[in-house]
Amino acid sequence: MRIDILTLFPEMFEPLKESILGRALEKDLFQLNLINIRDFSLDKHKKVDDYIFGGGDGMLMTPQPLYDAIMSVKTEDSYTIYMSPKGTVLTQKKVCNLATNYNHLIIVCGHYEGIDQRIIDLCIDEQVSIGDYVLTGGELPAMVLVDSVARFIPEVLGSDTSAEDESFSDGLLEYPQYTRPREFMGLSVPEVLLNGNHKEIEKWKLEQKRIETEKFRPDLLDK
Ligand code: 4H6
Repeated sequence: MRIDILTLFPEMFEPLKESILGRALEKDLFQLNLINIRDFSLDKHKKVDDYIFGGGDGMLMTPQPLYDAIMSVKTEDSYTIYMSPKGTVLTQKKVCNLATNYNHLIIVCGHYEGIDQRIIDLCIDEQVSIGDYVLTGGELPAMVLVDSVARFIPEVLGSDTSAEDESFSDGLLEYPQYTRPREFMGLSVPEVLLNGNHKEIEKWKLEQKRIETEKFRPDLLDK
């Protein structure tokens, strides 16, 4: 998997180089390219924004640098996503589909009031939103998308965990989990988890998933 991120603020993506994704990048399990849209500006002052026709507050990202930046990374099999509040909302199912169906994602991050509509019309395959709230730019949403997609790449997660085998894959939330010590601040680990009866443990886990989902996200049970 190759992911190209087009942004005016490539330094914002440093956190992706930590922890699990950092290790996966070092191991070349996927490729993350950060492209600074400003590098493509043909303006003598490297300008990348301009006033909005028809009036209205703020500035818009101007089409030329963006178009040239997208064209510089676009390939026959690439799929170009624009992070936007107008997009279809990201779900675990959508993440799984993106991770499974594409080898090359291009993610465009808007800043200021967004980008010129003609870039959307000419270059964008799909607009994606990470939820119904507004942020100052598409960079945080892009990081969320990269993280969620990367977890589906084989070997990114440890050998004993897989993205399919957890919360949401079966539409249920995770059961409560415990580690040592067996007792902490007067609270004990449920006895069933300690007795080594694996059949009973599996039954308990499924029961707990249903209880947790009913309690915290009853809407998921209706689906
Ligand atoms: C595109 C269009 C994504 C991108 C407008 C982006 C939330 C999400 C942005 C804007 C985003 C999301 C510019 C609109 C600033 C508000 C960047 N916000 N905005 N939900 N912001 O995925 O003003």
